[in-house]
Amino acid sequence: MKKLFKQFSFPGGIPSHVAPETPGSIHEGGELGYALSHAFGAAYDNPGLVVAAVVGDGEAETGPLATSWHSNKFLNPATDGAVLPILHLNGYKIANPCVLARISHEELDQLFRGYGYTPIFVEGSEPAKMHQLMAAALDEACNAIQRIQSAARRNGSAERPRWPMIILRSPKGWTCPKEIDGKRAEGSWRSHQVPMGEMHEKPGHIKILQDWMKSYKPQELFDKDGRFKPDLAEIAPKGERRMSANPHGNGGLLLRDLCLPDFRKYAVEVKKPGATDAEATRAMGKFLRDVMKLNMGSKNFRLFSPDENNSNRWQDALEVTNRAWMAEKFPYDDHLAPDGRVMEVLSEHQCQGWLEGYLLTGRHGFFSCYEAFIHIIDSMFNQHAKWLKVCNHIPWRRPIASLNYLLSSHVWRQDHNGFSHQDPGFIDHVVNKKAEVVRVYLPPDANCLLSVTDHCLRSRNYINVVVAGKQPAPAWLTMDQAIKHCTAGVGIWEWASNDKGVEPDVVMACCGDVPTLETLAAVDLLRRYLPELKVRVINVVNLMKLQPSSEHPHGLSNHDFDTLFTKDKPIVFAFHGYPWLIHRLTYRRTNHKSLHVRGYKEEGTTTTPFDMVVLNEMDRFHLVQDVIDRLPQLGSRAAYAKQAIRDALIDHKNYIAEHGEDHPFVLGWKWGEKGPVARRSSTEGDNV
Ligand SMILES: Cc1ncc(C[n+]2csc(CCOP(=O)(O)OP(=O)(O)O)c2C)c(N)n1
Repeated sequence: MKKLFKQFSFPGGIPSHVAPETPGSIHEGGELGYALSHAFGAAYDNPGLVVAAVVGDGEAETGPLATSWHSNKFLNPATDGAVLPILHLNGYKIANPCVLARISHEELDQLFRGYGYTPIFVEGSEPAKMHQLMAAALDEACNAIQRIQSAARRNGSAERPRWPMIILRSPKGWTCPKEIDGKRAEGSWRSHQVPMGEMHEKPGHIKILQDWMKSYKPQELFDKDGRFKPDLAEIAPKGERRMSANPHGNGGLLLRDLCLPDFRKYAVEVKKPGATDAEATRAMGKFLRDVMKLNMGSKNFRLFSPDENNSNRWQDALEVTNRAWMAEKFPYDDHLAPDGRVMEVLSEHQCQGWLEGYLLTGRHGFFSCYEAFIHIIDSMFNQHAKWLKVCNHIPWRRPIASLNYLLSSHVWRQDHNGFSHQDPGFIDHVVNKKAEVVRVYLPPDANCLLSVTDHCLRSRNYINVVVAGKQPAPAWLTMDQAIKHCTAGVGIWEWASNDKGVEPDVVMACCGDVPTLETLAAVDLLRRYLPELKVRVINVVNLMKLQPSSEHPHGLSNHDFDTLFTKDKPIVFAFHGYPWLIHRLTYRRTNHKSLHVRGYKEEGTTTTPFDMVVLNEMDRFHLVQDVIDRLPQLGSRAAYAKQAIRDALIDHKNYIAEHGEDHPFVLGWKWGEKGPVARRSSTEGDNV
């Protein structure tokens, strides 16, 4: 017993919160707010599971928790399990009373009825009585759950049921000393976590602790050798019925591989680089539709999105399933059904929490989100990354499916939205986490996105962040080239380079779909104005390739990095996100001194796509200017190019001010064509 107690919250022992080390847990108890969304995530597609979720009255004040009561509008009693929320009103948080504990019984009751629950109240402070009341409440709740489920399973689900919940009101620090040093302890915030300290200075406290511990009558629970009494141990459930051994609490045990169609089937035909335009995420949506279809029988795959499924171009998934919906429906609603597998609710927290609960109990999913607003769940991402990091070192925790994000509607293509919708900083946040759990992919085109998606769905125990555009954009690589490029993660685009067999004068690197387009257009201009210049084009799909191999398992060795990026030639790098991220990842590389990065520098507004890159000086003209500025040997040969660039930027500004769209020389630019061609620039109205 001494050993057991000493390890609790002790250096080298076990954490004080429920943590990955705790058998049976899927829910880290540290950062409050996610109890219910994790519980619902666990219950979806688990018809035999009842998930009891205890919600503190403090936790109930958090934003994510407050909105998660509505998860019951997405739970199908016929095919999902049940969640039994137990709202614990112990009245206090760390230092303050809790709101829900200080409103009238009537208000409280009405609030939860309004959320669609039937509250069962258990209130008091007399332990023996409370045990009986709680047992009766649990029986009542379980019976109600059974009634709801059998009715729905008999008739197929139709109406949204009114699920039971328990509201438990008991004193905070229940059964701890009533008073310590003359101050109220039980039934007050002072009992939060550690109700007293100063054990060295105040010997009286040792006595209080002793009396407190003895009040639990250990002599009735343990024999004289300190062993738990067998007749009491007998009461505990057996085998997998034990909370610690529930396989749902170690989801990897239940994980089945997804049945994946061959992603090559969805390839965009590319006769020559950039000749075809494609909406990358729409191609991904077709692939995901068939992933959904192939795994319909296993019921282990769902898509999650804060109302952006179609906006991010995954609408084809709705050909084979619907959006989950148990609330009221109108005849003119679109694809809503109780058994839908597309989870859409306008709360990034819910999407993330549901998906985490779903993954942690051994299933698969993909979360699509606008890039700027994924920051809403920064902190949830942190917790999940920490969870995975710790699990990697716990042998009995079996690998689970990766948490996959598609970030679209990204910073560079906002059309009518503008500055509020521009922020590529989630990747900066993600790379703070342990290299062993995070992966960041910026596929330059549709075929690369397909290859990356297939990889993400097969991977385990990672967080994969994929950033890709949804607007028509050039497809550069054939599927075969895309597979090779994505497998390598970074490489020279030979067809765009002209330095074969010689040293390049400059390396033009790019990462992200729009930076790739601008880089290639810049290379095209360089060929026109300075044809003798030897240019090497490098594209980066896997951002972590840039880090040294000592820092990230995907990192290039210094030797390989030097071979690609040279030891001393200027590198002009166009990056999707904030430029300093590239510096941060490469600061130890030999040629870092020659690295010049263009990226998003917080300039943006409601404007044309090309103007966005101009405002941030990542456009083709600025890239050409950067090359010229870094190659003094060009001397006066560059004068005409510089002037042409200056004039083009003026033409651009004048044209968009008059026409409200990009100049035909930008819109119609195509790799390998002499002049502009007609092309479609946006599918912004395409939200159906
Ligand atoms: C998101 C978040 N904010 C703040 C905290 C700090 N914190 C830890 S416990 C707590 C009070 C929790 O109160 P309640 O949920 O009622 O739990 P209980 O009374 O059962 O301890 C707070 C504010 C936290 N853990 N998570």
